Amino acid sequence: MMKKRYLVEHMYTADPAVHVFNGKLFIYPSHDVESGIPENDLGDHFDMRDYHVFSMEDIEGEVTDHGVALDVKDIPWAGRQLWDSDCACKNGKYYLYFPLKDKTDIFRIGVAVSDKPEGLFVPQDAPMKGSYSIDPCVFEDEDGAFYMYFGGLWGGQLQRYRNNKAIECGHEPKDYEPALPSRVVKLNDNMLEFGEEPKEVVILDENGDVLKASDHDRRFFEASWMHKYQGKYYFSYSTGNTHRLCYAVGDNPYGPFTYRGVILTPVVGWTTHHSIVEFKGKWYLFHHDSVPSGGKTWLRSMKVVEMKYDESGNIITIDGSDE
Ligand code: FUB
Repeated sequence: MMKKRYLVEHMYTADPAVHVFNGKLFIYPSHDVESGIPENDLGDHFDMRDYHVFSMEDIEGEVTDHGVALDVKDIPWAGRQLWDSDCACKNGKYYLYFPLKDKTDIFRIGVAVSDKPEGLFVPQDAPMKGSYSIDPCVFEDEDGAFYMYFGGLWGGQLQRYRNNKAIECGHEPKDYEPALPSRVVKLNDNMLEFGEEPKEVVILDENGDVLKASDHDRRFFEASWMHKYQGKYYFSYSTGNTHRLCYAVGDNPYGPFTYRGVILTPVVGWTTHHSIVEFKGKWYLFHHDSVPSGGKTWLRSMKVVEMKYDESGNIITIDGSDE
């Protein structure tokens, strides 16, 4: 089994979204910087200003930094905070989806387009209509349809929305109520717009009941990812304040999904975030921790480790503290 490997030393990187394009691994991380902003529950200390794209020909090989792919100063509607992005490829064009606060300090999801996986990406003039919150992940199903999963609590502002509408005063549900879910939406053919109203990503427990808001060890918080394994849809996510990466399995991209277990136990640092990708016949978990910065939550470093399934398709839990 390969050892966990930090991928980049010359800058801080987090939230790695990874895809295989043209036979290579392309990594789309957040670019963490020292902002000097004190840490708080709204994530103001995550004040990122650009994205770099990285690529690798082999999992143990050299990591190429392709430089700045998109800068906040080039986004017409920008306020602040470029958080976790993802990239999708359709008909030879690459679409970078990113969360960013607009000029009124509300998170929206933007899209920027390039002819190359490494950019430069040219942003659209406005955020995607109907978008809100953070952490877009774009999944291409085998029939060629693209789905975006998104949402994140607290600093990610998901608690301010119900039924895709902003509510007067953001709050979490009561303990006995269903937990706030991630959202899923099919994208339009042009990849620039939602093709429908976003739907809730429902996670059920072993009895078929929806996970409750009080179930902090298992409920969704942020960092959605979708992958397919042996014909099943694996929805994975961070539990936020309990610092786990968990997963739930379903039969189609919309769910419902049944909770299955923990992929990664807590790492050093408050956030945990990931992507899962198959490359050259093996499965890998890309994620981050704050070990290289001495535990600073807002200065994270991305890494990769091999991920395995058992014969029933369960993901074998990886120990996040095992450095
Ligand atoms: O990187 C900023 C935020 O921290 C991400 O959007 C969250 O998922 C968490 O990793």
